[in-house]
Amino acid sequence: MNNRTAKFWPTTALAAMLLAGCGSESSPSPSSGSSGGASGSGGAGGVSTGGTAGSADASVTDAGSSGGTAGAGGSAGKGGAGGSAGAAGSGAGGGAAGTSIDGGTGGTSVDAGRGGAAGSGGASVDAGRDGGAGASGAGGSSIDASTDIAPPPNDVDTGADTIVTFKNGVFWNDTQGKRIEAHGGGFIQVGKTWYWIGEDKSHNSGNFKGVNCYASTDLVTWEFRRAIITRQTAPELDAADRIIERPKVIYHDASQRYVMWLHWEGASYAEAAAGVFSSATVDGAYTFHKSFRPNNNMSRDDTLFKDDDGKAYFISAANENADLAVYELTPDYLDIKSQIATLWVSNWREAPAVFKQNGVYYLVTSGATGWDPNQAKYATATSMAGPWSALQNLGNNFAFDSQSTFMLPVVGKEATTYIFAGDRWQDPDLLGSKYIWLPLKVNGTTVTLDYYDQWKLNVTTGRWTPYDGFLPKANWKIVYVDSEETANDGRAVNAFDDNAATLWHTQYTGAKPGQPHEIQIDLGQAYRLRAMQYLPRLDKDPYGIVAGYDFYVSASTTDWGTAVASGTFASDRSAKRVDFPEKSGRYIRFVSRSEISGSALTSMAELDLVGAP
Ligand SMILES: [Ca+2]
Repeated sequence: MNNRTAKFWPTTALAAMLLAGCGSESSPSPSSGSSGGASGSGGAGGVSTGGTAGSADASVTDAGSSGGTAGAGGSAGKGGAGGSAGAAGSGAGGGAAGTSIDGGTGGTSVDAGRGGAAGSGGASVDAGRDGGAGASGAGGSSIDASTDIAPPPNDVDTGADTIVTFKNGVFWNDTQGKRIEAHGGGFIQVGKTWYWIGEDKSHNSGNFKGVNCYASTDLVTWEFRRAIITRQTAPELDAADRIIERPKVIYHDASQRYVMWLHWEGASYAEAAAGVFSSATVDGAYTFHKSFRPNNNMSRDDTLFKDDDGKAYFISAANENADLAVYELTPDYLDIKSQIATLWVSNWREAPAVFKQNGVYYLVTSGATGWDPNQAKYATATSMAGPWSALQNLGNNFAFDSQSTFMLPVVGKEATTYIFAGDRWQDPDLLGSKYIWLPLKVNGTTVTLDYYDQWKLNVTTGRWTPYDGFLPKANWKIVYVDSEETANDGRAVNAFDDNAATLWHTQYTGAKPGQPHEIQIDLGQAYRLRAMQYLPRLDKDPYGIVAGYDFYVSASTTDWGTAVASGTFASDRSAKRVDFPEKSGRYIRFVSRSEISGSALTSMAELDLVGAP
């Protein structure tokens, strides 16, 4: 189910996929199908207003105007992955949508081809949402270098505090301006340098291409070192259906070698093994030791954890992902010594990641719903062998559209911030996958995960703060809302409560009034406004995400004048910032003209404004 639209399938479809044994990233490769399904015609290209030209990216600029190759049908019992259309070309005139061929014979699910990634600057295309019909594509978002991760402050080397800003939901580039390709990644700090080691998905496929290594001293400026595992690393890796996921590295003190464990797969995720490598240097070259099933268990999503006492542990999803196994490693870290725990039998937890604070281990996992996000959970223990606490919810029911891969401790002079490092897979396709990093809040043994579209980390002190570039919202009040769902807390005030997990949602119990919808807000005082930002919902439901919008600023609630901004948002979950010519006013009015699926509903996780008194 290599398709973003899988996220929006009804529960019954997900259940069917689970019964079919479809675990995380365990969808069959598109080539495994015997016959293709119906051809989905690509939708018409939408036109978006282009942003500033993005940095050159081969995956975007190389794409011409033709659509991508259609995907073959999946194997029986599971829907095949949809073919991705080609990326839109840069400049005016985006690429045409590609046709896609979906759905294996008798598949329980049918994926669709998606349009190409947005082109830089020009018109862009996002097409073909459902197999068969191929809905008309909405305009793609422009890739704007200025919205990428913020560069570090210029005084990064002067000894002053290093303060960085993380921006979620956008592409992160390396120091050469290329997208960081390190998905399902792990991190290791060596001296003052962090290394980020993860999967290269630049070929837009789940199959193995390489494991990349990047280096940084501030966590936002990432230098590409090299592909530290490639098809040439070992003959066993050079198989067409090889799949390598979730590489994790720890340091072995006695041998002074870096040891990597990862998820080792073959065709249709049937191999379900662990792979072990080591290297004298963190950034390679790594030597292949072996692939095997630890304790004869199936082994998929994994993590490594090196403890204070030098012992190390490997945790991986076992038994078709239904159980999670914890192994202590041998003293050389190259094998398992013993299986010390089997956690949450038949609870389908995967994507494990561990951190430790004050003698307490925290194990974060996701559910097993393929590429779909779901409810992240965590548990605690004072020994890796357990007993482990019951699973507790972490974040909202979609992990804010992400899946855990690593819990990264940033130890500063004053405090330690643990970063929830997650993957936003398939946004909208595998090539478009993003990294979602959020600060974990640990209080006692309770962990909280809230969403921040942007947040700041003082790497020197180890303390983090929310992004402070938006206007404070404490004095905002509703002037008017045309519709709000009160039975399920879709109140309009949720649009500005600084909580991404709460929504303004138009009424859907009883009456379901149609578009357009609007919300009018009194800011409490006049501001010179120059930008607004719409944050779509980041939970499991897609309903009400705004497509067409108008935005007004006024000194009066009876004369709104003309809109300062109008347009159509890209159909994804990223925050939508819209800059407009400065206008003063105490009141703002946001109008939703349409929803991404054409429904009557409107939802809003958060509205933010940029301006000055
Ligand atoms: Ca909210």
